Amino acid sequence: MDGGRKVWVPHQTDGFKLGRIVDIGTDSIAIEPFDAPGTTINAIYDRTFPAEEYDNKDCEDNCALMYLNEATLLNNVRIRYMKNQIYTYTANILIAVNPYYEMPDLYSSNTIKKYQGKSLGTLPPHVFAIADKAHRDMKVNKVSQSIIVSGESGAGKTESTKYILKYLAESWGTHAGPVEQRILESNPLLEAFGNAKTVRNNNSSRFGKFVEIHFDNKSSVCGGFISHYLLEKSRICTQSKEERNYHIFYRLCAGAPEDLKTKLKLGAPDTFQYIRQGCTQYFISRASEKNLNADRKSQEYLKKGSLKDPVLDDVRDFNVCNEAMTKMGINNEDRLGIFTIVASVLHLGNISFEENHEDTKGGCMITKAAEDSLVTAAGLIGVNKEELRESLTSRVMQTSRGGVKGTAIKVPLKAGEAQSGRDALAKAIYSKLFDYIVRRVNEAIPFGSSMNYIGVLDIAGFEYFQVNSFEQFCINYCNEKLQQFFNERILNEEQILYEKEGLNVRKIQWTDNQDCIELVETKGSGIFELLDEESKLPTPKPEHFTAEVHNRNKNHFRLSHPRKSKLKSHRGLRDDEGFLIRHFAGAVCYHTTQFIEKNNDALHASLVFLVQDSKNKLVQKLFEGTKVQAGKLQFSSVGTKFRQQLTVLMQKLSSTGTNFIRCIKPNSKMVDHLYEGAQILSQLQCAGMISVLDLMQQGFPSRTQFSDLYNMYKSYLPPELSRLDPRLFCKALFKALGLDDKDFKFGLTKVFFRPGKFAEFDQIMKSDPENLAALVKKVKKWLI
Ligand code: AD9
Ligand code: MG
Repeated sequence: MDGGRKVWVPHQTDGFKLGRIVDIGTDSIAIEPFDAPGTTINAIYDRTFPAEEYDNKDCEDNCALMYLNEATLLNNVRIRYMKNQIYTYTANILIAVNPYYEMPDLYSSNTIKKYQGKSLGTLPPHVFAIADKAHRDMKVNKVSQSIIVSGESGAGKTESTKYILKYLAESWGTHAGPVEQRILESNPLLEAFGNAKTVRNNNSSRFGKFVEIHFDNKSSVCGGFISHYLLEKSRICTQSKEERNYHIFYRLCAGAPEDLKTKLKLGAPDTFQYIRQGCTQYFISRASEKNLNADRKSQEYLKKGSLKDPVLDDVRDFNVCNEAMTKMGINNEDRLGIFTIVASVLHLGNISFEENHEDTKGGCMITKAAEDSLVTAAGLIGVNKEELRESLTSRVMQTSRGGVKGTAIKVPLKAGEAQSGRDALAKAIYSKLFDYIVRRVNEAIPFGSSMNYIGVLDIAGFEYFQVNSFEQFCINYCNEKLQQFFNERILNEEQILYEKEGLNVRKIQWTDNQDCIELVETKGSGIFELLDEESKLPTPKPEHFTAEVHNRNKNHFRLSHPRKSKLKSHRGLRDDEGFLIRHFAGAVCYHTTQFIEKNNDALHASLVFLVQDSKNKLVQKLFEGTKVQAGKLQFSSVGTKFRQQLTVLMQKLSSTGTNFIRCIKPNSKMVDHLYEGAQILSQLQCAGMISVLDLMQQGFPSRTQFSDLYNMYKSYLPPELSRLDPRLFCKALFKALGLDDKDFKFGLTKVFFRPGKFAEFDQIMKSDPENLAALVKKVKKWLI
């Protein structure tokens, strides 16, 4: 780092700022930022990075940067994003920045044709290039492939996934044949039931999915299968401010034909407790202003308590969803069944309770005002209204003595308990309905004889909020697993590339996160197991569970008490109210108050018996096989189920060739052409991109094709040298320059540089003419 040098220094909002070194101290450097002459910023050496020479020059692959560090990475992605080039590679990993505006040409059928059969890197970076590589690798290596799409909420995972599926279907389908058509058509249906408007994304997927497209022996599409993970259940009963419940509730209320509305007793939407909580005010983003005009037209409609969201068109979307159902082969009867269940959840949510002061046993009763809702809900669910009342306000328990079953006794519930039971029933009904919809979609996709598949994983990335609960715990655990897999694969790929290019390179080391994974999943002391153990106790307590987590993992490097959290809001937490985990992407403090209830999927036995006896065939089907355990508490572990699903998924991923797409959300305003550097930097960190750089720093991160290098420098040399074959030219040049053998390696097609060495080489080449003349002489001599 010399005085006067152009460098990047950390900046609170931009991530990094460009400036020039004005003073070098013993442990810090003073930098004068270009945009604020006369001022200085002091930064520590470790966080100051050399900048590229040309300010507006970008590279399609970050690896081709002269200085590869987190600041140049962030800047390169920025320059490209501002030029509407939303995709950039880092070796084989695709970074995709959400443009927040439509780019039809980028995804047209013409573009699809252009990318077919082209090696990665021959055309500008694109999701299509990754999809094509996956298909080619599958065909050539005869190995199934997966494409892992990750990123935070709103980063563009689901949109990218759709483009990948479109590419595969259009390129290797049988021209809108039933398989690919149904796979593509499944999106609007799954999104209607599994997506919701959140403050981060107007169409946020509240579940993870792995979509497999299967190919026959001619590598043509022959089948498909969708697996889904962790539908967010809390949303069914409560929503935060400015958020909505699942789209289908609003769509059904807005778009159902009158006769259906009457049948399902769908009155004004804002009378339904389950869907109105977050809808009092709407967040209107710039991106959505154009939709606002359409909304003004429906002022009339607004007055009727419609819960009309200004950025969404529920009437139109109802029709889209309806059409998707038709295409998925869901007939009128089944459709009515599905809508009946959706409506039943709404009515169920309006059943309210109050303490029954006349009941000597301290039970509760249904409020007078809610009697109608009880009747309607019972009718729609297909159960007797008095039986529904009984099951909601009391619980049947089996006494047992010495292991022998005794008599069943009825225990009255308090109003709060009844409400939790009602919510549990609503959640169970809706989430089972979602399972059923996915099952129907899978049944609708024809399945031929499959040789291999390409699976696309669209699952939420690492997340941390002000308050982090069980949902974040599960998703972050999943991301730890994926991160470990990512490291192994990327590392492996680097190693394979070095071998293929004939470089003789020692093995690269990296920080493993196995200890973090073990903290969560180890037998005996792992957090999941401790949670299950707690849940099986006669009276599970969050404080006891939390204390157990700390006690059984004393001095674990990855675990701390919440007061050590940097976030103020967490410092107030008592030690028995949470724990802090040091994840690969940063420390997260978890509030454990709701872990126990969120980890339990089971309903009270009486509710299970009730729905299993339903006259509504679909309800009956949804609860088929739901087991009721003898004893007091019903327990079915959400965590254990998720872990099992994840094990299957990881096995699948391990047995496939993998491709990674890291989606980036450019700003929290959800608008185009706004690059919020600091947030993006943190996303690149969470995506493991900085650790990829670290990993590459141990090897040869800069790599250039001989021909590129040759084209870059031939103009600096006399014609007799520039006529040489590129590889020979490069060899001669390097020899003449007297570069240290340790700093670079010649592969078969590329020259590889140790970190920073490419820049040194470039500096020599562009140094004063006398040097160059001497150099030319040397090259000639060496060639003779
Ligand atoms: V979440 O974790 O499900 O909440 P995603 O899936 O990462 O999230 P999504 O794909 O839904 O985000 O993208 C959010 C919005 O960004 C979309 O609704 C589009 O309006 C916008 N988007 C995303 N990708 C593109 C794109 N390639 N072109 C144009 C895009 N718009
Ligand atoms: Mg999504």
